[in-house]
Amino acid sequence: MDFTIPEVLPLWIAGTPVTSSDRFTNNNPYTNESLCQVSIASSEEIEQAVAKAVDAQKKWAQFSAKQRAEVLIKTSQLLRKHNDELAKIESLDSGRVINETQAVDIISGADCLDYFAALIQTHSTRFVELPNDTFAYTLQQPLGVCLGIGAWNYPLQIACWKAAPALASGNAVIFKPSEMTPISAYFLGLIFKEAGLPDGLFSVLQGDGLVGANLVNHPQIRKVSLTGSIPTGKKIYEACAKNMKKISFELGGKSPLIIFSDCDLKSAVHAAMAANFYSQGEICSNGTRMFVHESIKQDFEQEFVRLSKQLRMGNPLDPTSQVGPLINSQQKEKVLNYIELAKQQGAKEILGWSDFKNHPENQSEGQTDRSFGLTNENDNFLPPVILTDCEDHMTHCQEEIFGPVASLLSFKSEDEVIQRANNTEFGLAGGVFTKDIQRAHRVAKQLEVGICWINNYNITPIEVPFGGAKQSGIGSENGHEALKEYTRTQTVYVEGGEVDFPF
Ligand code: TXE
Repeated sequence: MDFTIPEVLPLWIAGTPVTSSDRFTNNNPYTNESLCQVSIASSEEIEQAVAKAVDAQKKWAQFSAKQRAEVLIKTSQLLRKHNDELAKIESLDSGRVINETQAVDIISGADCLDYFAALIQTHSTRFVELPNDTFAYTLQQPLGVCLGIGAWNYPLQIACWKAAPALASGNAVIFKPSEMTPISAYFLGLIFKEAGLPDGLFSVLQGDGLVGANLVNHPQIRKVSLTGSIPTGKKIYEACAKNMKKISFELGGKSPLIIFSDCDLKSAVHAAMAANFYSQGEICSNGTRMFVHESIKQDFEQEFVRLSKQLRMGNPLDPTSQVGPLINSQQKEKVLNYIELAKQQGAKEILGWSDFKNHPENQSEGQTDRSFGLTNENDNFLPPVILTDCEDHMTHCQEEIFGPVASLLSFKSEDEVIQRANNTEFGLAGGVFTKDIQRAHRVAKQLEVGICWINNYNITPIEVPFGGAKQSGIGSENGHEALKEYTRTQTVYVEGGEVDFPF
């Protein structure tokens, strides 16, 4: 299989590449140069993809679970085989460094396919015994054509997290990748085909929010799964309400990471780094409100700054790079504004540009004069920033930043920190660091979040459900729960006796 990025990225409709006349330019976040032109799906192309999906789904739903599982397993094998080629595409398109994309993105997608292949074959529905030889049983019926809409931070992983449970349970999928990272989903389409997935069951339609909205409104789309921002989630929710479409949303967050004084400090600092600087901070579940007990604040800060300072920014394709550029200049501008406002509101920057500017470790070969973000207007890099003495009311502690910015807040008591951690409309994730097992569970239970990690952070094995509380989302990805998101329960009642005259 050839993984060269085409000059014009086609749509992928029912197993066929389709180049449309309407296009946009897709840039590399590292160089700000064009990676490719991208076909934009027209209304006719949407109709075509949906019609093919409707036909293909009817046949696919008749396949046995084992037959469907075989295709998913073959797809996972191909993803693993082409891990390096696909990771390179992800790094070029998203700016995330290769040591992450090689270790996480494609593998997580493949794990997801394997998991739902296994789950669908072992999944059992309910049998309910009723009086007089009567009984009922349930069927988990596929929904039909499901739409996946992706964000730009983990493009291929998001596509797999949506496609695997949907296809396993007998649906067809149309995927609209983010316009910022459209490439890998197209290659996923090619891989599904090579794995033997019948044409029409996985199509990829690129374009911006307008294409997304046209798809959402299509009457034959039965379900929409979005990974994106809360405002987009609200728009899609409203549109879906008109036709009672099923939805699941994984949206933004402002997650609390609570660090008690009895924690293992070294692990807590490592987790704090993962929770703020992995993927340049462009992760929805990041622990961006770090509540550190006042008695260990100083020690924590010292170690956090010391280790964060050593992070190496650089070319995403360089295996030694640890922090890549942000997705684009608008995102960088947005993050910079939050940092500026934080300082105006009284937060103290204890790690920032000046700490990185001349750091030899951070200068990639041939770029020794690069002062990240300071002089080069075309540069989307932003070094890790640590803000301390933050307070709950500050804007950067209330809104999602989506960049490498860690905010430290201190607390005195358990009750106080739980109340403050929950004082937000977000509810995606949370973390607790303590060696006190009772406290760990007590706090985890009280946090209004979709997932809470105890003594770790940002770990998302496919076996466990992942989703948000409050405005951070509806429904779950992964785990047994995800199958329910892509099926409807149908009850079959079987009468065992004669039917009495009802009047
Ligand atoms: O999200 P959008 P963007 C947050 C993060 C980021 C901000 C904006 O804070 O800075 O959101 O990112 C499609 N109908 N997250 O602009 O706009 C769109 O084309 C149908 C958190 O990328 O929500 C894209 O494919 N579709 C998040 C997808 O929705 C529509 C990850 C997401 O775009 C649409 C990404 C519409 N009306 C950003 N409008 C997370 N949960 O991790 C847009 N889209």
